[in-house]
Amino acid sequence: MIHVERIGKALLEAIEEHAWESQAVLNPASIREGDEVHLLYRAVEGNNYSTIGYARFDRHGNLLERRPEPVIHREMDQEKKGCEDPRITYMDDRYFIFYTAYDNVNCRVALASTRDFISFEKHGIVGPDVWDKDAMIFPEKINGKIIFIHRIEPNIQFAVFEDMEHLLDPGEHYWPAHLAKLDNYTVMRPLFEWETTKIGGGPPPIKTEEGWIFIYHGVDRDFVYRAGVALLDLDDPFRVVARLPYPILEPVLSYELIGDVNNVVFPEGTARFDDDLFIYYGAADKVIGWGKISVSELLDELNKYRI
Ligand code: BMA
Repeated sequence: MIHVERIGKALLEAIEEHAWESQAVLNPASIREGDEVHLLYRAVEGNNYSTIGYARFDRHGNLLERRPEPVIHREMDQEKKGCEDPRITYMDDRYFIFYTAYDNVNCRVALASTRDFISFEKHGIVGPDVWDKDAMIFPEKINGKIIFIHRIEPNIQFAVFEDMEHLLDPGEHYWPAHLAKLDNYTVMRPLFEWETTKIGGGPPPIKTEEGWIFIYHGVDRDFVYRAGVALLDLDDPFRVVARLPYPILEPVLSYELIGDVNNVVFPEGTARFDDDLFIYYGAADKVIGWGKISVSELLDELNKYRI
């Protein structure tokens, strides 16, 4: 069995003096640039109102910068309760940030982007007009197409686009047709006891010679959130080629067990340095934890569970 190894204590905690992040910081997107790691995290100000904040670390987890104000604010009607749970991918000289827009009734997928993590542009709501979250894209085009990952409960679905323009403006028939044939676009369903209630994508998939490593979260009957991993075919990521039957990360430490929502680990970002894959995750909806796993050992383990 292989597991994510925690590195020291929690990486980031709420700051009482910053009203917008005084209640909790959680569920971080991350991406490596050179020797550094950018983090975009969900910040809660109380009453579950969220915005997205920014911090930057080196690979050892030393904090290099933390912005005193959110970088993605609640602006649209659909996000009047919160901008939540971001994921980052880099494509065509831009960082694309998919996040959950929450209006206190519905969850929709929204998109923002930045070139420098200083100025951010919003692109509005993307994705189907139904309760949907845990969205992101693969970090590169596959056979010339963009693959969009999303989660209509309880499964994980993919959708295919020609380019970013197509994703932003797919035409009025695209999503109704997708929803009508949702089974055809469903890539993973809950399989094991620890993910019975639902699953959802975690960080954007990581490319390796053997396939895409896809870390996801699974929710059990008692609403314990754990993280599992699957391997997707390099050229046809709709094909799951391996899937571990057990989680690689589960709530164990006190700050993973007890927080604003107990028993939650919720990974949304990684940063790869050689064979070390660092994983950043929300812990008990309260703080941000991190850990690492060896890519080669993970692939060896996945190879034991080929489908
Ligand atoms: C999910 C999301 C996450 C959260 C998790 C546990 O539905 O809302 O933001 O971490 O629940 O509360």
